[in-house]
Amino acid sequence: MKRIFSGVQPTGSTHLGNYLGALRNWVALQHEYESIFCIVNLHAVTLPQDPKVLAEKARELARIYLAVGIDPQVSTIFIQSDVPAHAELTWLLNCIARLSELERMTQFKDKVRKQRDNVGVGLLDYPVLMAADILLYQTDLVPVGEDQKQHLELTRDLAIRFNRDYGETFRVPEPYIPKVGARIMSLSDPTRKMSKSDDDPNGCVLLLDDGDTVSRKFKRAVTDSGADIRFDETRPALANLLTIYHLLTGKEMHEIEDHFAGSGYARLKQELAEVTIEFLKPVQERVQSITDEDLNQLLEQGRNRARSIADPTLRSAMERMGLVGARN
Ligand code: ATP
Ligand code: LTN
Repeated sequence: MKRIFSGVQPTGSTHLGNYLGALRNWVALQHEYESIFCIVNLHAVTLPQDPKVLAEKARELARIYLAVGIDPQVSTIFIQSDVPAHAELTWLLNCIARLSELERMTQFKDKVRKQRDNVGVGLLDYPVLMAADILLYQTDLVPVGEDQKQHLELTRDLAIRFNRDYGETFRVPEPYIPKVGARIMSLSDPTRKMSKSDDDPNGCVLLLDDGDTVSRKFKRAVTDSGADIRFDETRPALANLLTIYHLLTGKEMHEIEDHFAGSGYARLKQELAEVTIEFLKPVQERVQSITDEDLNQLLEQGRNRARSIADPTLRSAMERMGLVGARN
């Protein structure tokens, strides 16, 4: 069985963009692939985090994975810092990664622009840690949103380079980026992606938002000129709302356009809020219903399963590099 691996950072709160761009596809793919889903807290600390909040967020994210439909009977869920091989393989890959290729990453450049001074080395190294995550599990496919495409290309380059220099060690993974939903845009600015780290909280619908908040956020969503409800790339705010509606209801775009024929933005926003609230309600109920005990057990099993795959891969990479056997 082929394998998928993916992760989300336990920072801020999980939003509709994370769900529609990534989590939703994990759920859909988990029965076709052996699936490993990580809570990437080592990535989270590339920016300052409150330690107590970070630990809570990691648990909350595990609950969200389960609540959106990740089935622990078929998928592995674990916390990145529970498996030391991630940090160890990062070091080995650091020694073949080039400074110039890391400096070229657009997400790094964006984050530097926001931080200016105090740019930590971890931010630069972030994509190498991500490559280690993926390569440790001999991953075939990585389901992510559009913003991770460049990181996936770097992962492939590092795998190919390592295999060439030291001998065949890592499977070279493919990205899985959905045709629709790979880039859900902010409700307050359709030129930027919906993001946890957005300064304006109104642009981002969280999976744990209550009904009133969801309605308010959609009501305030910016719109384009033109009154009719029609999917049109040149009207990005409307296209974004229609994409969310399409993905949450499963209705085809022409059906949606027929449904809203003669109506305006107000009705679309109201129905979109209703559809979203209906989708979120059972998710939120499931988040609440998972006990601490069950969660502990699940994360413990996940850690053991992850280690059983990651450790042998790390070992063979170390052997290839001449880091094993010096004592014999
Ligand atoms: P930040 O904005 O702070 O970088 P984030 O919202 O991008 O955080 P991540 O944990 O970095 O959250 O992303 C988790 C997954 O969600 C990734 O696969 C990413 O590609 C996907 N994703 C994030 N934002 C969107 C979006 N707006 N539309 C579609 N997919 C997204
Ligand atoms: N960088 C990713 C999160 C991430 C990831 C991974 C995704 C870390 N390691 C491995 C897929 C596979 C992001 O979404 N910001």
